[in-house]
Amino acid sequence: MHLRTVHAPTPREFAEISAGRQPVVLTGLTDSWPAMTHWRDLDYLRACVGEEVVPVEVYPDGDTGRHASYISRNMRVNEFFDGMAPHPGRPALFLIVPLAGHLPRLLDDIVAPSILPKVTRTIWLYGDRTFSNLHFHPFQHSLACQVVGRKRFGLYPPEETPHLYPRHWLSKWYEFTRIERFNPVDLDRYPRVRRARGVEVTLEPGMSLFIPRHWWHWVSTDEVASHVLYYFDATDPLRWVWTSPGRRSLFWKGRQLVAREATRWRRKIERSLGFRPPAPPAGDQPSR
Ligand SMILES: O=C(O)CCC(=O)C(=O)O
Repeated sequence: MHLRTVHAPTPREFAEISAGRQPVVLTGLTDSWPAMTHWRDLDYLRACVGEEVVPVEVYPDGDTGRHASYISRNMRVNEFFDGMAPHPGRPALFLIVPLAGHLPRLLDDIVAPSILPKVTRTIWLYGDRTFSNLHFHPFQHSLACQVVGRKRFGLYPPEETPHLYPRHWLSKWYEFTRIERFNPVDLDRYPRVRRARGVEVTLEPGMSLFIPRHWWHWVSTDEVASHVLYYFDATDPLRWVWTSPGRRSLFWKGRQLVAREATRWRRKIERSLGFRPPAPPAGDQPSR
């Protein structure tokens, strides 16, 4: 499998790319971003957003690849920068936040590529030697724009799902593999992975990667690295309802809705009975 590279596509060319549902490397989308020079400079970021409080993914066993193990803790961005370098025996930290909700000032340093139809979320990822375990995005396509450092992406098409040990569609982490850590895979325990046909690509600053929804991917870096992830083009309902990840998505959407409504009603009843609401949790969960 080989990935195509396209330089500065027009909106029409990009519409064809996303309709093709194959990952494609894109260049020339971020050349004018002030972020390309500023975000390498931690002093700049500290001056700009260092005192902001954000939810940070904290991995107690020091491994960001163990996706189900993180707890979300609110801390100042400066505190995150101070602690982000991995150290044996210390928790690993990974900053993954939607920019508009948490650090809107940084939006001034980037320009959403005009080829993207209706961006639904813009996420900022920053970390030092992180690994994200194999997963797919159920609802939307995404575009990862590399700004700082290099990141390696491993990609597998949805047809390879049977070889990738998907979770039960009702499980909490249904969009992640059951394999505890994908890179390297314990092939004695998970022999079917040998048959999975995928592709790897390394993004340098200035390169972007179109990741179609339902494509499995893991992401790894050996240095301080940061990219902006745009989610766009919410899935057309009929298609994802009839695909396996789509059914899972539907279930989780429904479940979230029911949970939200239940909380709303509980609060209403507590208020009418004069109960005090419980203290807010230590950190809110960042959503990717
Ligand atoms: O950069 C990373 O480690 C993970 C990015 C990603 O795949 C995601 O957030 O969905």
